[in-house]
Amino acid sequence: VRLVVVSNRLPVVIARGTGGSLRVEPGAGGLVTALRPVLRNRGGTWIGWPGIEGGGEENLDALLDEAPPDGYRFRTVLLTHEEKEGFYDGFSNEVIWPLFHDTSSRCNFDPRYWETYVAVNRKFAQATARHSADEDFVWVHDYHLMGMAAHYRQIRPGCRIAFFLHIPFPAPDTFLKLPWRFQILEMLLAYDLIGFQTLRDRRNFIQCLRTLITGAQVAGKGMVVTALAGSRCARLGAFPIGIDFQEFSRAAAQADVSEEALRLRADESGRQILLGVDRLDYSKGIPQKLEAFGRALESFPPLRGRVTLVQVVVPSREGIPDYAQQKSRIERLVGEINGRFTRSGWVPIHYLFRALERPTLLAYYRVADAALVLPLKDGMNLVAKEYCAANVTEEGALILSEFAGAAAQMQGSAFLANPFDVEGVARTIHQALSLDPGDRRERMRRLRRGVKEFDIFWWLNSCLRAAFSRDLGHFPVLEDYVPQPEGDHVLLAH
Ligand code: ADQ
Repeated sequence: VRLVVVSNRLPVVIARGTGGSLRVEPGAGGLVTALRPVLRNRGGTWIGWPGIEGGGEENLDALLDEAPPDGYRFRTVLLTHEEKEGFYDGFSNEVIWPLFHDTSSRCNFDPRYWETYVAVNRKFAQATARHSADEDFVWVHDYHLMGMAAHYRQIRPGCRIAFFLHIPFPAPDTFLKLPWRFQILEMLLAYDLIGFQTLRDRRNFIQCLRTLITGAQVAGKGMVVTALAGSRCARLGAFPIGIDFQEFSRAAAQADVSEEALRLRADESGRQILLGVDRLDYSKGIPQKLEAFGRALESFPPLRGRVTLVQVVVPSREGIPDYAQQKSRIERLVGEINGRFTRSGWVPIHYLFRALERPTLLAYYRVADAALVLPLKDGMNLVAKEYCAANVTEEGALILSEFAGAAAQMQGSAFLANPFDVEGVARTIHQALSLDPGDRRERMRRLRRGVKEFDIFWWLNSCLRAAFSRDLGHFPVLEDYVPQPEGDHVLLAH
């Protein structure tokens, strides 16, 4: 039995160099780090788009086979320019992403996007059927591919196919705005299992089901329940995604990271450091966070000259107008706040617009006195968990949005804040920075215990058991396996 993982993007990117030659580059990130242990050395297949438009004239699968990853193989789904625009930029990122993050005013419900979305989901189903066998387990990831099982089942009626939604599922008031609301629900019900990040997301899905599908019923209690609608029966689970805690805390304790952390600390000697690390996205609440930091400097004058905010923004989806605007807004706010408060020897906001190498990211996590993780809405938010895992000295504080999926697990020990409440966040910043070190340590210890217990292996095993009654141990390790070094930690483009 093999596992076949399907996601919009492959964990590698094929790029065309000068002269038209092709090269394969790592495209690792959250999803990749999460899924690598399932596939590594188990002879499975990962199917996805390699990030290049067209490419039909070359044999990309053969190119990828030349440098096979860790004991599994890649198979590509090729998209034309029009397909990429309608399916990825259009339906996925201008309809589903804003709607599911509660910003329906940003949605562009263009009917042509929908047609392309359905057609590309069919294309993914056909490619998956070509590269898998009847008995394989197919595990599909994220909102780009909600419609894949419906097509796949037509080709393979007896298949076993599961889905995990990495982003939130909206409440009925929001979901009902979607012109294709019935179709999306019906498509999702073609999966054997639908995994959500939190119980709230699953509750929202069940409420939408009850509102829209006459006679829909939900049976059972606990981590996995069963939805019955017409002839379909799908299981629904809530599995908060985690990180590889051991790997993060081990890497954070290494000498190169410790040295870099010391250098960063020396640059800010005598000051406290606040850290924000976010992909460029309006759902991450970066402008609101900057405003709250400015408000904290205004309302609590002793913070001036005593605290620095390092805000890292990772470039993402810059071709979409909303994202370009978001970037300008962030840069204007950084300029305004720095213009107002900077004084000799102190610049309040250090703004980095780029992806960081993993040791640098870890050094920032280690040195920060508090992390500001304040998305307006987020499926989970791995930065919150990575910060805790990397905080090996246990001196840091986590300031976390109530609207991050991670809040459900971390609310007891993080400083929860409403990112829409500028004054409230400013007060929380002040409170977290002035807390007694013993209390901070106690909170961080509890946070780290939780991140360690519910780590990525817990998540993988919970999902695999619920979907296929298997855990990782059932996918046998290949005998001639030689482990490869861990790749660099780079953000996955959605
Ligand atoms: P994202 O929206 O991308 O993921 P997040 O969960 O925060 O958000 O993951 C971002 C990843 O990128 C983290 O692993 C982080 O380390 C990395 N990263 C961030 N900034 C970086 C930088 N400057 N340099 C290098 N790497 C950086 C989606 C959902 C989330 C959900 C995840 C996983 O939107 O809600 O938690 O999938 O399910």
